[in-house]
Amino acid sequence: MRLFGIPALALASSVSAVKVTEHDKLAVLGLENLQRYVAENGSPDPGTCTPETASVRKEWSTLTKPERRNYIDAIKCLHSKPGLTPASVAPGARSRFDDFVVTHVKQTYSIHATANFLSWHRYYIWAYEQLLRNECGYKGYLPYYNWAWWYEDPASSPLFDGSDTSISNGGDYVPDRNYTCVGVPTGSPDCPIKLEPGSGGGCVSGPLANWTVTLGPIATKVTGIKPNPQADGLGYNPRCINRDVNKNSAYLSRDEVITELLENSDDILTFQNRMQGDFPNGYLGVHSAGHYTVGGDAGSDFFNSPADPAFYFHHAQIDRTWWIWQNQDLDKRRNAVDGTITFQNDPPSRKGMLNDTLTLGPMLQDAFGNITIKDAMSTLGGPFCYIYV
Ligand SMILES: *[C@@H]1O[C@H](CO)[C@@H](O)[C@H](O)[C@H]1NC(C)=O
Ligand SMILES: *[C@@H]1O[C@H](CO)[C@@H](O)[C@H](O)[C@H]1NC(C)=O
Ligand SMILES: *[C@@H]1O[C@H](CO)[C@@H](O)[C@H](O)[C@H]1NC(C)=O
Ligand SMILES: *[C@@H]1O[C@H](CO)[C@@H](O)[C@H](O)[C@H]1NC(C)=O
Ligand SMILES: [Cu+2]
Repeated sequence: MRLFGIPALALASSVSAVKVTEHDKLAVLGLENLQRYVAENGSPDPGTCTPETASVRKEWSTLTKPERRNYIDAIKCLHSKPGLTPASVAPGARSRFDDFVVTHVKQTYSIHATANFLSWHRYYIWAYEQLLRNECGYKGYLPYYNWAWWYEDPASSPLFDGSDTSISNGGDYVPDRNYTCVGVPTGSPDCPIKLEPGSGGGCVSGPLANWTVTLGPIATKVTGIKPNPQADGLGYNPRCINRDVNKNSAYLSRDEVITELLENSDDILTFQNRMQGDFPNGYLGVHSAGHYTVGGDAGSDFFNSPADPAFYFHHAQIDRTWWIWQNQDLDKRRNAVDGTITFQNDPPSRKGMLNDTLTLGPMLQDAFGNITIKDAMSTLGGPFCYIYV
């Protein structure tokens, strides 16, 4: 099988300059399936995008250093541009970047452990990519962080090594911290999954050392963070980006775990549920594992996690993992949707459907409109036109 005229294996080794793990091989096979599928069935609606014309999202370490600096400049730009969130909605919002944080906070219970979890987050990170490109001079496409490549020592990965081509380090080290109980609300007597502290715990050093987080915390796992002046966490609470980059958590999203998830999830409900964890049975799942790999104040906050720009790297890998899963069997998985419209079906609600609306909320819908879940089922359909390598 040839891709873009290049033998697939050569492509795999040239793009995956660092490593080609088992799930990366599934990504290559999936891309071949996708090319065949489009050749046989045509491009998904609106029918203009093909794998050959699509933009290519890459692992951070495979971007050149100037490309990485361009990205870092663009996120700083988004974070210094005035936003559209009115003070009556979130007095703590200070930037266009914060418009994204606010919509995630406000929709938390209708976009996690729901039918639209994957599709909503696909739309959300795409909109962020568009603003970086259209308003902040970013020339590339959304980079992802491949959990499997860096799980042994995420703090020394090119994303978190603290260099001028990283998004800052994993937090300055704070000794003598306790384990965290994850998968349960803070303060719960149960502790199904104990996570030992990581190598950070404090404010970040490096390019984002002066970045001010203003929203939250709402449900952070870190103790000692200054509380928000408002009960809903949307008041003004300026502080640093705090992280605790954590290899104990990263271990739970290593290649073996991703590959097992991809190979042993026959239907979308199994896939999305296992991806989001089975906490009572001690299974963290790659979604939470990636969040706790970043850790810290925002990184561990279910609502406020997009306040740390690391969020978008993790969620691009979540989206890539879904894309890989879909591409293994496009006839069955191309439009597979299941689950309900409330968080963990609590309170009980109807099933999500392909014609359900995905919205980015009042501050972003003027720029991006609303779409349906169906529009988000292919990275070559709806508003999208991208692939992953
Ligand atoms: C660590 O947390 C547990 C409860 O989660 C508590 O029982 C224990 O005393 C704590 N240890 C320290 C050193 O704070
Ligand atoms: C942070 O601010 C200080 C003081 O203005 C400045 O010296 C430093 O260069 C800034 N660091 C970064 C990474 O922007
Ligand atoms: C969505 O699809 C369902 C099932 O196909 C249908 O019953 C419903 O009327 C549709 N809703 C809208 C708003 O089009
Ligand atoms: C987008 O969807 C939301 C939620 O369903 C709705 O309130 C809003 O009016 C819609 N916006 C547009 C532009 O259709
Ligand atoms: Cu989310």
